[in-house]
Amino acid sequence: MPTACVCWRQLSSNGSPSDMNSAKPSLNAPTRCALGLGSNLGDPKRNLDEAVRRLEESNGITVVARSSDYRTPPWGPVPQDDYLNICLVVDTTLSAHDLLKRCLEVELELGRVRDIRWGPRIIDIDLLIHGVAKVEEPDLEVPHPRMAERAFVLIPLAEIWPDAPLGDGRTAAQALETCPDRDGVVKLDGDPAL
Ligand code: A4P
Ligand code: MG
Repeated sequence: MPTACVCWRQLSSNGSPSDMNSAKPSLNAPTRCALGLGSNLGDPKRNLDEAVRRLEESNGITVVARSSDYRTPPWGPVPQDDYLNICLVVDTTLSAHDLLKRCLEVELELGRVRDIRWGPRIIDIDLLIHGVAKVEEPDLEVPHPRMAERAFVLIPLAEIWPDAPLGDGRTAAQALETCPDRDGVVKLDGDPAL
């Protein structure tokens, strides 16, 4: 069964939901965000599905689109199994800090243990983009500082939100053109990744 991208609403590039752009913005207007999820321990497909379900059920979070599943070679210095990676586009009324807090809670709920940096994990949920917010703090950096050099992030992100603003003036689709390691990323519905 292919993991088709499900887009419930049209996506825009300016960090706010296109169907909510109006002449008179509401104080509670949601912010369009991107999340990157990865798993390479236990049953990765099940871990990702469960994380998405828990995010969907969270107050203040609406999942707008889910990418296909991608099998990706491990990035970084730690030898480990391949990952299953996806990206989500979500609309949220939560601040960037509160959205990350909920993501870290879901990681814990699924049994994530933090030991080795960049090591194997049941689930990793990274906050990639939170509207046009720029935060550089020890516990939160957004836009995610390493996403533009990672094919395992850019390929699923560009699938569901090609115009996603990376914060460096480029969109996800533009950054993907020069991103290394694209060849190792395999889309799991049988189509080529690119
Ligand atoms: N933190 C700061 N900013 C953010 C943000 N935007 N999103 C802080 C998420 N977390 C953020 O994270 C450590 C701390 O980063 C958090 O407590 C949070 O306050 P972590 O998940 O415990 O550590 P980590 O994931 O090992 O480190 P890091 O640098 O986040 O690693 P990455 O970048 O997540 O890389 N290969 C493939 N193919 N696919 C993968 O998904 N993932 C990693 C982890 C390595 N190799 C991979 C994959
Ligand atoms: Mg992480």
